[in-house]
Amino acid sequence: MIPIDDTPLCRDGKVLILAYDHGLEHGPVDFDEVPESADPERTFEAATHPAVTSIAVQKGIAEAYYPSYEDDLDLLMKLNGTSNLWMGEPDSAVNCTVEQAYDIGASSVGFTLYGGSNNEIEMAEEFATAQKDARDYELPVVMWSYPRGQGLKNDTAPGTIAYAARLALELGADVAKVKFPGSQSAMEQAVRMAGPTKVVMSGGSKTSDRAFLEDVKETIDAGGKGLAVGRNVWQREDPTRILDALEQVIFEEASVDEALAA
Ligand code: FBP
Repeated sequence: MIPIDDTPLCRDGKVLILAYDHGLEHGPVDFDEVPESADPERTFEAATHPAVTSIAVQKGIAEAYYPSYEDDLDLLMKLNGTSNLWMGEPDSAVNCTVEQAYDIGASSVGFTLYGGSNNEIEMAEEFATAQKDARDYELPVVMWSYPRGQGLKNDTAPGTIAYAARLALELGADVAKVKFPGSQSAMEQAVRMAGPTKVVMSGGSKTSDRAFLEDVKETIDAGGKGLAVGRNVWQREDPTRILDALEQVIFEEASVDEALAA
């Protein structure tokens, strides 16, 4: 592992990634609620908030928008991703190499692994190549560790999320991005299984401020190191307000009530 606390992906050992790859993963439907959110510029602006340690995007968005922001924020390049038009067993196409990511200015990379999919073997082999290349460039690796596929009935069951966290450790990720498994104790189990790999919560679909912040708080109290979030930030009318609250909960150890009152 590389000492990622000293890289731009971390602030005080914690991580807050603002993810904006949904136009690929889910399609334009994710922008319906807040039509301005279809403009990448809006999320790049939001990502200049001091709480955000990196913005995670696909190569095309990075090439088009990151040059104007390279002095203001850090880039996590998502190396693989698939559209929602794909109807097969979960899989994710490699869309960008580590070398390309580095050339565009990325200071970390991200990779989805669908453990349990019939395509797990190929994805794990592709991850191995990306992980090795990332080590050569000294870029931290974040695994979107999302067990899913025809054999999996519940992709947020505690045992599944603990396994997702462990996969990230075993395969050499520096950060495991996992879905919230429903309770602090289940997240504690995931954190235990991840060992030195930092566990961060995946944001999920938009919920109320309180419900969302409570899951984040339980993740932090469980020993998780932060969050990688998309919709729960940029599907809000005011992304800055929730980022202010996240800064309190993740970096200042504030309670949810304190964060909401600030
Ligand atoms: P959200 O916080 O909006 O859930 O974003 C995190 C993320 O991992 C994105 O990077 C990705 O586009 C999306 O979730 C994938 O979600 P899913 O595969 O569960 O539909």
